[in-house]
Amino acid sequence: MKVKIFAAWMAGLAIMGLSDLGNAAEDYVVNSADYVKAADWKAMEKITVTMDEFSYNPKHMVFKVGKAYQLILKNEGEKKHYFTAPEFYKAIATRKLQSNKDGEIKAPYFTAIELMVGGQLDLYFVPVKKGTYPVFCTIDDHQKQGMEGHLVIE
Ligand SMILES: [Cu+2]
Repeated sequence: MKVKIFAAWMAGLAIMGLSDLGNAAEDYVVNSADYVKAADWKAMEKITVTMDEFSYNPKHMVFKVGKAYQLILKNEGEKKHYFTAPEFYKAIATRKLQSNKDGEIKAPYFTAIELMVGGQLDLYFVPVKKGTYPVFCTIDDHQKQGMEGHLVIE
C-alpha cells in the first residue's frame, strides 16, 4: 500500500517537472496588463499590412518598446492568408485582437492569425522584448513564394 502511494507521488512529481519545462518553452509576457496600462494609447501608432499573392506589404516592420500600436492586418488577395509570428506574439503585451464587424478577442498571446479573403483584424499591442522576429504564411507553399517578412522590436 505504502509503495503504491509513493509511486503515485513520484509520478506526480514527474508530471510537475514536465509541465515546468513546458512553461519555460512557452515563455510569453505574463504581466501584459501592466505594459498595456502604462502605454499612452492617445499616441498610438497605426500601421497597416496588406496581404496578397504572395506577399506582405510592408514585409519589414519596426516597432519601439513601450509604445502603443494598432497593427491593421488586411487580406486584399484572392486566397486566405496567415500572419504567423509565434516568437513576435510572445515578445509583445497583447491588449486585444479586434474585428470591427464582429467583436474582439483578449488572450495572453497568439501564435497565428488567419485572414479570410477581404478580411481585416486589428492587433492592439505594446512591444516588450527587443529582437527580430519572422512572420510567414503557413498555407501551402505561400512562404516559399515570398510570403514572409520580419518584425523588429527595438
Ligand atoms: Cu498565404
